[in-house]
Amino acid sequence: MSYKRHLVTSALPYINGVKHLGNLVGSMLPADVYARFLRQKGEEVIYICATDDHGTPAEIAAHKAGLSVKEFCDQSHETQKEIYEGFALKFDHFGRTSSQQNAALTQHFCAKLKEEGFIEEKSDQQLYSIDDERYLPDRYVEGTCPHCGFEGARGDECEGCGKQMEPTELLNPRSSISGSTNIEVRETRHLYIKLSELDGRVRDWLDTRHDFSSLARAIGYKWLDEGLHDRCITRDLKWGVSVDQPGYEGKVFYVWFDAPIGYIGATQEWAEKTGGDWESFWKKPEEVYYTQFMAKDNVSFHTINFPATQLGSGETWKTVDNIKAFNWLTYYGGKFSTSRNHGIFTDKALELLPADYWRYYLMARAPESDDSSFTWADMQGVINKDLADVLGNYVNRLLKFTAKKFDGKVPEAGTWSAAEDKFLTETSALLADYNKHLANCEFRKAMSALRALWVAGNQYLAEQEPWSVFKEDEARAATILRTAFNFLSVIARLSEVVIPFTTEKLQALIHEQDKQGTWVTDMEAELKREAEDRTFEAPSDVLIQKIEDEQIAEFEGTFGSEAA
Ligand code: B3M
Ligand code: ZN
Repeated sequence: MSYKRHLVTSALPYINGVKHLGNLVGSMLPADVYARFLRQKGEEVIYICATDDHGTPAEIAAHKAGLSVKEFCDQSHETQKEIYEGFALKFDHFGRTSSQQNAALTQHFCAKLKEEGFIEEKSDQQLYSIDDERYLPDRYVEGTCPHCGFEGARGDECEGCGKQMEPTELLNPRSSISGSTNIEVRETRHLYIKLSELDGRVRDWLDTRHDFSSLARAIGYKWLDEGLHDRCITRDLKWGVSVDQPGYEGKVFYVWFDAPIGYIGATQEWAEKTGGDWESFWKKPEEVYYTQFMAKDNVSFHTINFPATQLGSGETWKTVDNIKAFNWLTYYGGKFSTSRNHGIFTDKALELLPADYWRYYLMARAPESDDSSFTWADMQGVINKDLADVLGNYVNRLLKFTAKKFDGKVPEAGTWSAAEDKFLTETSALLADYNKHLANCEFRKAMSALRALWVAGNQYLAEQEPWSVFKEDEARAATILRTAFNFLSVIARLSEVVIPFTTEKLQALIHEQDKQGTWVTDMEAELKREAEDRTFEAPSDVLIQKIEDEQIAEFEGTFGSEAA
């Protein structure tokens, strides 16, 4: 990696309520694992996220909760922030798109686009609800999709076929506030970004994005090939970034215009908080490697709309180098859905099982090349086998036996043998794999390399049997145990990116809290590390509790065990 610094962002979660596990696995969690990996390797990296505060869903949710939109967003931001802390998501900053920084930047981008000739003002037809006495942009209106016939299509995009659209294209429109169909079309003035004229720039740019996942590239080209249409970037709403132009009083920018700019806004918030230099991440393209994480439904906005805003500004902005896009995590093959309350929500998840269980399971089953189906039995299998039987067992066996025979001290070793050579060769290769997969954001592969490292440790102990050897040859047993002990120190560091709570406990047991947040580069030096009077404690309890069948039965009872 020859870049001076890394910028990592994950899709900004909508403010309107607690997110489900499907949201977490396709954005914030992998971004956190990746950012932790870079940090542990000593790279300069910031991981920036924020709540996406604007848009009609926020207004609708606030209305339902009987709060002002501002109050609702303040509360919901804190709630989400706490949940993410519970999952150990280590943002450098978790900001808000409703910040004053983001408002200024959004207005700035619009002004620059206008100077460059990419903004057009048009009188336009919008749906107006006579009963609600207001315009019905985006999610305020529902109806039948003109493309696929899906009946619950919203005014901004269709969940059935994924197409973006204008509310006036909907068939049989109805107000989502009152359900009223007493709707007429009225003239109102709006700003449009001329994507039709930016399409060459966007295509040339996409041609240079060699690191994008194939899913992200395919989505970008599909849009370009279908031809880009100018998009309205303002709305007749009160909640949002106000449009600072005469004649636009009472109008705000469209949420998808200001939301991606929020990555920059939140970096400015970070800079103000920490004294960091936001421009070194956003204004020095050749020095920075920028990775974005998101689910596939967000990809078009990041391959087309946001780059068009950046490129069309005529200024130099850092654009994304790698879009890591995810498919869906399903619940027993069906959809996780916030609006229909189906599946598991992040707040509930933390009440049921430790955060590390979710982190490991979700990364091991990341929906990378295809959708991935969550079932309770699958989760139980993964946790009990990988975490409890393999990792947990290694820790317990090793620490308990060594504590008993060597009095809580890492033994001084005798001579290194062919068995240790073999162990070194094997674990060095696995470490190289693990590094490679993490660097490439291939999380399933990374998790299987990590698991293979845990297995290798277990196997080494099982084959070398220090407990039997000890009876005849104490020095040989000491060599095995010291090597195994050194390896435990290694896996604690390497596992931290995904199970940070567990590795913290582990490092406390082996008195290596000072190694938190560091990485392993030289396996040989690690495995041959001298005893150096190191001490440790045997765990008083099993490190990783298995998930019991009764728990699974209970969870299935509460959440259901079939698709919606
Ligand atoms: N809030 C949609 C979502 O959470 C949207 C992402 C914005 S990224 C700039 O899926
Ligand atoms: Zn459709």
